[in-house]
Amino acid sequence: MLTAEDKKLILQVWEKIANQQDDCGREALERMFCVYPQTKTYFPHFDLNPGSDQVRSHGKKVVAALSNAVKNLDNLSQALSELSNLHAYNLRVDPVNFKLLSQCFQVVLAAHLGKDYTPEVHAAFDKFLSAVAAVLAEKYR
Ligand code: HEG
Repeated sequence: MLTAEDKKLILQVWEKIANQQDDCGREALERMFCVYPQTKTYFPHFDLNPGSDQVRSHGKKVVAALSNAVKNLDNLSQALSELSNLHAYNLRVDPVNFKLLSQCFQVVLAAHLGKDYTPEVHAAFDKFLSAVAAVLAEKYR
């Protein structure tokens, strides 16, 4: 459950990295494919080398979905409903992988924010990404 304070911090952070969001998306994917190579099995049709056009463009899509989530913090299930269907029924991504991407995203965020990545920001973003992951996984039952 995101508190009012969590929501404020999430909005602030998202604004702060406004012009680095696409880089964050790409870097989070590159990190996930490097640290958790098993995640590459979902992308056999992609060139997964760091900096590839496909990784870059997929990073933008993931970040756009997160932007939509940030705008709908009180309404995540509805806002991400189609994406949830896609991951559960079409892509069949094992939900364990959402945690892996979330963790990579947080490391990237920490690297970009430096001292602004406070314990409070960390906690708020962790809750936010967990909530997004829960929505993406909720159609699996
Ligand atoms: Mg997913 C497609 C978002 C985790 C594998 N993912 C997509 C798309 C978005 C998205 C926006 C494009 C949808 C479209 O084209 O309509 N993904 C998204 C988020 C998160 C996530 C927000 C978690 C925070 N995805 C995720 C994980 C995996 C995965 C962990 C696998 C390890 N996504 C995946 C694949 C595709 C998408 C294989 C299709 C890629 C393609 O063929 O273009």
